[in-house]
Amino acid sequence: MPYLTTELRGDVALICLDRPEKRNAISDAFVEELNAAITWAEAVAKAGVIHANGPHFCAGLDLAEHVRKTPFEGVHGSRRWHEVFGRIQRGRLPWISALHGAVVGGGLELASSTHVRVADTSAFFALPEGQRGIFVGGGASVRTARLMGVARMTDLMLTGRSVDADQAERWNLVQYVMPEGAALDKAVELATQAATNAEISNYAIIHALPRIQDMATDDGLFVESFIASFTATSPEAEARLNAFLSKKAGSKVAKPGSNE
Ligand code: 1HE
Repeated sequence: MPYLTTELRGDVALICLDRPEKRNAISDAFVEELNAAITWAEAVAKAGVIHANGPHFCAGLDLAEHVRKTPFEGVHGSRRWHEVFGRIQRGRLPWISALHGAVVGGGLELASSTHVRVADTSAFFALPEGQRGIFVGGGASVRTARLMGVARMTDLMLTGRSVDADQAERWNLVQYVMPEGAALDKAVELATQAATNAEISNYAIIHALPRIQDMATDDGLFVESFIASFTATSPEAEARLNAFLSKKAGSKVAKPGSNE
């Protein structure tokens, strides 16, 4: 794979964006590689991490390729991003992204399709589409807007300004801010933890939560009760519930910062 490298660490699949000379700009071929890597990850792992090689996480859409496209080719390209990023957001695995340097345009859209975002202090976030005379096309109007809110996204797009990792954390774009160089280790740690959950719980978490958020209150509560009841009938749930009830070591909720 010329644009990606992959690695399996225990139950965690790592996908590394590896086109550093072009700042991991995403071309059509890059999207297809990402699609193939997701298929691989779903076959071998219980959780995944997306990270990047080079000084930046991702400079977004490959503008050199995009400038040669007709408008309709652009529509197909955008729809393909939606399909492939949709496999991250609503696939089989929980995905954690480890972010550093530029996380801009389509790079932020890719990060927004993952379930947990870990940034290091070098990370900066922007949506420069307005400056390029284009619009977001990799899902930001849906996913990124839901994370940071429409007012903040409108501000970023109108002004073209960047926000740093601390601001991104306050804006709900990222959930963890780590010292420079430490995002990948933290992402692998979180993914390793998520991989120990019951598969059906992880599936419900990543599929049901965003859907329920889009529902009316009453509909969401109704759907929640069925998912809660269905997941509890699995043999795995029974074993895990009994482990707690029989006071099995490590089954208690740990206090923040402790490993108990
Ligand atoms: C690229 C791209 C790219 C770099 N497409 N080639 N994205 C943007 O508008 C961001 C454009 N990129 C930048 O602002 C900067 O490159 C960075 C801040 C990300 C990094 O700066 P720097 O100084 O580390 O690198 P550089 O010297 O600007 O770029 C190194 C090379 O990568 C250079 O190519 P070279 O052949 O001259 O060495 C750049 O041209 C190339 N490069 N970014 C193509 N994006 C589905 S819709 C999504 C819509 C969007 O994503 S719009 C936002 C696009």
